[in-house]
Amino acid sequence: MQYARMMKLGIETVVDPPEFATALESLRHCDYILIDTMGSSPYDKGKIEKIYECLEANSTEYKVDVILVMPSSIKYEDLLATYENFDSLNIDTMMFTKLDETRGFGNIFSLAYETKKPISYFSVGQEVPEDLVCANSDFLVECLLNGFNRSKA
Ligand SMILES: Nc1nc2c(ncn2[C@@H]2O[C@H](COP(=O)(O)OP(=O)(O)OP(=O)(O)O)[C@@H](O)[C@H]2O)c(=O)[nH]1
Ligand SMILES: [Mg+2]
Repeated sequence: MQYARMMKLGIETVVDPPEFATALESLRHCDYILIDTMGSSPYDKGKIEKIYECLEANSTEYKVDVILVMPSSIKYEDLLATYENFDSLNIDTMMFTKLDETRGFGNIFSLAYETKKPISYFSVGQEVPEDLVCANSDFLVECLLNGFNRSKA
């Protein structure tokens, strides 16, 4: 919301599926519509179900691209549980944040291998947009072999 304000972009706040559908309909002329969900525990089934109902309420001809964003600094078992609990939303790609806050990247590899889901973006620090990078396998392999190096992002 802070970034939307800084960029002087319109913001719609919605709390339930009918409001979501109405907001999407009213914005359908836009080139890009970014949808951010409130953070939720992967074990909060009620919240995940509500997001699912919002996606189902979409009455436009557009398909929402679903990105699951997870911190790279949590262990593999937690990443896998998070993925499995959000998978009912039909995840398109995964994004990993905080690559600068860990020294181990095996968890990301293992999750990508296990789920066969593409990775779209990494974030490597707190600066926007400088620290947001399109994911590519060379960079991830470099992290795994030689550790994270900001200049190679
Ligand atoms: N160092 C570092 N900090 C990050 C990175 N990504 C996010 N942060 C910081 O983590 C904090 C939380 O970021 P948010 O974007 O609010 O996280 P969120 O998952 O949307 O949080 P909720 O919506 O509250 O669940 C902020 O202070 C960010 O600057 C990263 O890649 N590296
Ligand atoms: Mg958030």
